[in-house]
Amino acid sequence: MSTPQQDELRVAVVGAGRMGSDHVDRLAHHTLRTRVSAVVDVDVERAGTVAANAGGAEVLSSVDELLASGIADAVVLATPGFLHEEALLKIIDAGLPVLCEKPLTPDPESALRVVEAEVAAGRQLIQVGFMRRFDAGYRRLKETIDSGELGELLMLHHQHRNPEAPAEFTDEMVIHDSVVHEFDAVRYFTGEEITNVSVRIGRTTSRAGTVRDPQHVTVQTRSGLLADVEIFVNAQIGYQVHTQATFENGLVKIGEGSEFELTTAGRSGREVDAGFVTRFRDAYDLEVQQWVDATLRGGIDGPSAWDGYATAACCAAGVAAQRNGTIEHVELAPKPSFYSSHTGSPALT
Ligand code: ISE
Repeated sequence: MSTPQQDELRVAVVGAGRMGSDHVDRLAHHTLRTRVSAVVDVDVERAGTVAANAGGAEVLSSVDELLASGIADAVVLATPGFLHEEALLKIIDAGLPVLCEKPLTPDPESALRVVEAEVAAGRQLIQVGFMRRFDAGYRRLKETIDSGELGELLMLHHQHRNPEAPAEFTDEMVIHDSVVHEFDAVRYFTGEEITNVSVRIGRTTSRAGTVRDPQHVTVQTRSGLLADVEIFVNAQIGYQVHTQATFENGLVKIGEGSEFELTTAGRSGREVDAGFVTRFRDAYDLEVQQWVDATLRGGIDGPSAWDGYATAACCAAGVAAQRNGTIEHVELAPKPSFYSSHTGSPALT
């Protein structure tokens, strides 16, 4: 950062798509101690439209141009995942902190290269955008698990439903783009690495196009805990992310509530969110505010590049399991002590 003691963070948002424009709005209008200094996108027209929502933001067309300009203290990287490695290596080289939308990168090899570059840089510059860790229900469940008040956590059941997937969605993206959140969630809840992944596909919806949908994913953590995921990306019903946690002495459900319950014409029910931007709005807001504040203090406050790498390794195992119908082991490189000795996310076993 240019001035370590500064009290306002100049943030450049790279990628002016759905997530990038949402983050520009959040940074410009709902986050303290920051302003959007640039919006960067190869499509400068799109960048211009998004920047108009953040008065005074420059419009740039590449990360190179951004880094040469010196107008940002930190970056939010919201381009598609396959573009992350190249951008992250340049941003690390420039010494700028970055909030990188998930996935860190789409495969464990490139994710490890990013981890190694960060370790070589000597300080944690990367926070990965696993926003569910900032959701109030997720945090409450995590506290319940850690407190031991319901005894040992025995199993986790996740349902992850999207209204409709884009036409270009593939089986692989079901894992990389969607189930990557549950890989991180299981690691977050249990404090353990995932050691194996299997995927079973049974009846599928006729609406799915080229994706086999829904799919059933099972993972196991180092101590043996099983967690399963129904991932259904063309569920039609709206956006749902639910978790049930089974303990020795109880059961916790999160994600099923809503502040709005409607009764009319002989029916009563809760609203279903339209998409992740509304379902996780509060979580995104908290994630970004905590990141801004931690960055001003010179650190991160959330999932690290190691979390990005470990989940990329789970995704690779998940895609292999999907193809081969086998239980695939998750192979991780040795964890650099760097990630245990720095603050951010807790050390996982
Ligand atoms: C999307 O990219 C997300 O990150 C959403 O949280 C997830 O629900 C969706 O399946 C993904 O495509």
